[in-house]
Amino acid sequence: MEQLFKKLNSIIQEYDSFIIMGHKDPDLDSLGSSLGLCEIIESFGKKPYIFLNDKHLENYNSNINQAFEKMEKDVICVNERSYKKIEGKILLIVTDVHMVDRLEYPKLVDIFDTIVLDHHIKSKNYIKTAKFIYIDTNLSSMSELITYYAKYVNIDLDNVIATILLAGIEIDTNGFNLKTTSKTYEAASTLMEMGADSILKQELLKESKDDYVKRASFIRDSFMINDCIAMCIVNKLSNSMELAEIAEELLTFEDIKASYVIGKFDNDVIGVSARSLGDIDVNSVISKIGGGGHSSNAAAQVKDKTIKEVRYEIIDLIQKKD
Ligand SMILES: [Mn+2]
Repeated sequence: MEQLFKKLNSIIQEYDSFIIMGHKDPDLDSLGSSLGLCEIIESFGKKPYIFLNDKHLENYNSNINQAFEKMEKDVICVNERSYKKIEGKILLIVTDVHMVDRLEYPKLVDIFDTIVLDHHIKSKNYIKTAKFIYIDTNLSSMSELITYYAKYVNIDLDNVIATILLAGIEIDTNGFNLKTTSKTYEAASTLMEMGADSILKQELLKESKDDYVKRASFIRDSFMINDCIAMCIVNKLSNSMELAEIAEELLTFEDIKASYVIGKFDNDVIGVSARSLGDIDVNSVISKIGGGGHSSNAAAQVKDKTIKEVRYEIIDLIQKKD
């Protein structure tokens, strides 16, 4: 990682101002890593801005709004209009995402020099104009990476920002389960030392009872395809993260070693998220329906098919493998 941080340091030196942008429907990992980057950039005496599309601010989940409320540190956010007022040589830093269509405001990649830092499986639709792309799929979260970067540049993060980063790690690892390495715990420990507050973290990670009950109802109606693979159908998706969340949660139940969750997006595209604890290769099935990923984490978006068709196609593929 030292190599990466050296490189980032030298890139930062070349610019005066920085716009940091995460993904659409930002979560605490996207926000936490953005805020951590802000503090790192400030330590160079440079000016960071976070891009947040305030048109959608009211739609952001309550955790994001709460995180902002709790923050005492001044962080300057820019939107589709105000970014134009930023002065100096500007670099766009994209964090926790690398797909153009998942960006909060894709237009900026055509305007500014761009670098990308991410931990999601690389998709074909990556930001091709970026001058530097770093994707490490072994990382638990961007929060983990940015915590190490803060340590590398030897700064003490603000307490609330450290707390948001810790919550970001917890979200992305589903409570220190998925993709968790000794490094992940080390990052968590560093954040606690920097003053992360475990009570505030719990507050930030709270979800509404309605969301929980809704997800639980999908999980209740999930079913086993064989003795260790579960499937779940989500008829109405409320956000793009929902499929992955349910797929990950299914893995916490007895007998379930892999999961496939199928749902329909607004634009009639069928989304599939598949997860496995490690022994079962879900990507071998997902790649056959046009998706991609890793053996334990894969996803697909299928056009011109119904949920039912995709469901039986997946079941067929799994049974053929057995
Ligand atoms: Mn993430």
